[in-house]
Amino acid sequence: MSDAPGAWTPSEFEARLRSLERRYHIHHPYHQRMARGELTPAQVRGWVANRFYYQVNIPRKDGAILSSCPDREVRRRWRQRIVDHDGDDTDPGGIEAWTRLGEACGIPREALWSQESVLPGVRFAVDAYVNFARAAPWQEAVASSLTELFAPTIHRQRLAGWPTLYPWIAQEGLGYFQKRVSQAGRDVEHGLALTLQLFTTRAAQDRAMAVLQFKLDVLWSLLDALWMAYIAGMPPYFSCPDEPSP
Ligand code: AHQ
Repeated sequence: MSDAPGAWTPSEFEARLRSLERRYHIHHPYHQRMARGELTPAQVRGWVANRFYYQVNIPRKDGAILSSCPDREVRRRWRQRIVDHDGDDTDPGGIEAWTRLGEACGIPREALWSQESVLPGVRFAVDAYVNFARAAPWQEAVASSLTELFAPTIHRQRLAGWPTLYPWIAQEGLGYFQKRVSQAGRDVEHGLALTLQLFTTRAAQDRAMAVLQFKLDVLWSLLDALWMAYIAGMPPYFSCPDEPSP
């Protein structure tokens, strides 16, 4: 008789995955201040410019999954994620929509694309996610996307709040969030079905939980870097002696 605990049923497994919502970055104080309308324009712009680095890396993450996945049926659906972000002949895509968010917040698209504002901690968090997708089994990279189980709520929160909380942001800039409400719902339906189907032993299910926790860490750490720089007034190297003039 094996001492190993038995596998969770699919519904129990899904409930446990969903229970990690309690650690989702909607609960980070940066997002809490955003939701209360307490961010200054500079703090909003810092968030937009740094999250742009996350957005432009999502297609690279998904490309890594496609390159590792041998299952044509999975790839046929997963590739839509790249189109959603990079766009195609019919839709400029989410990255373009994010540049419009930047312009609506007063960030010229050239400044956004220069990535000059991307903080080291944000870069490390995002690169950790992309490199995880490149190195991990594709099934685990699929499971890591499941933070989007919780994403429609945060997108709806922004759509509902920003027009009154941040009236200085032109509302056409919010189109990205509108697109993601439906896209995230569709994506996560596929990602969740795959995860429930592919992680069938208790050890594998425990691993999927750890992978989702890793992705929660990515999102939380990204905001920690923003907090230090834009809320605490402690950007990288702020306490170092003056840098030698170039
Ligand atoms: O805009 C977001 C997005 O395109 C994605 C892709 C997905 C993934 O594959 O990991 N996750 C994700 C997320 C997006 N927006 C975040 C937000 O707070 O606006 C949420 C984030 C996620 O929950 O993973």
